[in-house]
Amino acid sequence: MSSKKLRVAIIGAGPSGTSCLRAFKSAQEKGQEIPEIVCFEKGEDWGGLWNYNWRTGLDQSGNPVHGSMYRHLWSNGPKECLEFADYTFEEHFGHPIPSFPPREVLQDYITGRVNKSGIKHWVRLNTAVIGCTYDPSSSVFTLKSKHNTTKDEVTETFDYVITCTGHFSTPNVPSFEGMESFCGRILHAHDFRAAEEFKGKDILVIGTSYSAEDIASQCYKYGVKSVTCSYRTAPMGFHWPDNFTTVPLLTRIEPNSKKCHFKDGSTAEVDAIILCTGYQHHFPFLAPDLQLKTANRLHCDSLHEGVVMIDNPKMMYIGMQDQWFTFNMFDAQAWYARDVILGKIAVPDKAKMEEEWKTCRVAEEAIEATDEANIRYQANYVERLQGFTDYPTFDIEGVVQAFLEWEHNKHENIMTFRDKPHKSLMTGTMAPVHHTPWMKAYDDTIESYVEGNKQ
Ligand code: FAD
Ligand code: NA7
Repeated sequence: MSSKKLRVAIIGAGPSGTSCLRAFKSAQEKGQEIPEIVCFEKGEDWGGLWNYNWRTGLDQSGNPVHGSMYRHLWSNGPKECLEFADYTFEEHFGHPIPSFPPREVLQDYITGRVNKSGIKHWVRLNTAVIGCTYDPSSSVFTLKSKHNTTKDEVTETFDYVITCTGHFSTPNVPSFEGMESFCGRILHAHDFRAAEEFKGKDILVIGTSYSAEDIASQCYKYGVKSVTCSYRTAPMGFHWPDNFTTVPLLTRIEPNSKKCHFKDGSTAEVDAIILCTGYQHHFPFLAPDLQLKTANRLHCDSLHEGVVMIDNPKMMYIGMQDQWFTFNMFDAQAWYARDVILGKIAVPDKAKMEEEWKTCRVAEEAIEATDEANIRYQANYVERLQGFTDYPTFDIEGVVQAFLEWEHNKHENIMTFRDKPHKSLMTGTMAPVHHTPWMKAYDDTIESYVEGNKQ
């Protein structure tokens, strides 16, 4: 590193941002000199989406609420697939816990690792980044932030920026004919908070991905009367309970009514429409030339190794891919970004990066349309990144196998897959079975899930 201490801005202290903090701390613990780190987090605490926010719409400062988590969310994949390679669940909780923790348990795990590192002073909480530009002549970013309560604005310069603001916060909200006079409630998954609201109601869920599948299941657990699942491309291939119906896409709603018409000519009267239609990558706080523009896909546009912006390698992004792998993939990316900044990894010139990017895109476009092929593509990506750094190696093929078991369990019974245990790839321990089947487990506190499963 040069004699002048570099300054690195990390925007967001969710799982991706905290992975970056952990990466730098880990280098420091090994005696390496690290840059000055400033992490900006607009929320009241770190943890990102896992730091539950009951609010919807705007917060007290007039900013859009970041959170898309809902009150009773339990992990939708086995915790064994996301476990950090340098900090296991067993180390954090002191004993093995079951495989599909409620959100509060996962938040405790994510923040527990960084709490232990004593690096919270690197994070400026309640502080939103509201502007960021890059000057190529000085190779410096000018970043403007604003404190939520004092409203103080600070402008300062950085040598690198790592954007870790997530991409499941700004909803994609399509409109359908007749919505303006629909006599019920219309909401996007981003604003869904508690399934109790839909007890005894008929609901229409549009979309077929994770949000649709989990919100429909949640509503079933909490006593919905019926669920109509509407798909654009292909239906969700699960064996749903008897009060579920699958139909093609909504075409229109009869004026001043609750009557929905679908592409196949069928109709349904519903009390609520929940748009599970995904999210947009949205970075309004960055200058246009710094904003990542991509769809939600495994190989994002414009990023070298899924991290470094090809047009400006001092701007990096973590966690912007569609996600099978999550926390340990963010770690692999964060360790990679750190080593680029520390000068241990040299990124190639632009032409070479573009060539490599194209090769990955061709491979991504050739992926067979199966979950296994998609999982393997991302597993190979994580393994490749891991090979560049000292992030502890782990059994990635084992993670793939755990994902495949999980997929199998979901297709066997979408309401019971969370009752199945998986084996940790980090410790080799088989998880205990939760004391209560998910369908009947209404207590999602840490006490119930962690202490209640102590053996
Ligand atoms: P986020 O968690 O979104 O964190 C981004 C952070 O950036 C936030 O704290 C935000 O306040 C901050 N921020 C944003 N803008 C600014 C700004 N301008 N200035 C300062 N700070 C800013 N993954 C799983 O592994 N298992 C699951 O079961 C699972 N369930 C999910 C359920 C839902 C409803 C959603 C939406 C996602 C789920 N995910 C799940 C995926 C989720 O994307 C990751 O687990 C993880 O939260 C991504 O971390 P992140 O840090 O990239 O983004
Ligand atoms: P995803 O995974 O991006 O999926 C979006 C879904 O929305 C997908 O089924 C799309 O169908 C559907 N979609 C998008 N636009 C439309 C329109 N215009 N009409 C109908 N259907 C549409 O988002 P999720 O919210 O499910 O998941 C994101 C994260 O949240 C994930 O990590 C979870 O863990 C929780 P398509 O197949 O493209 O036809």
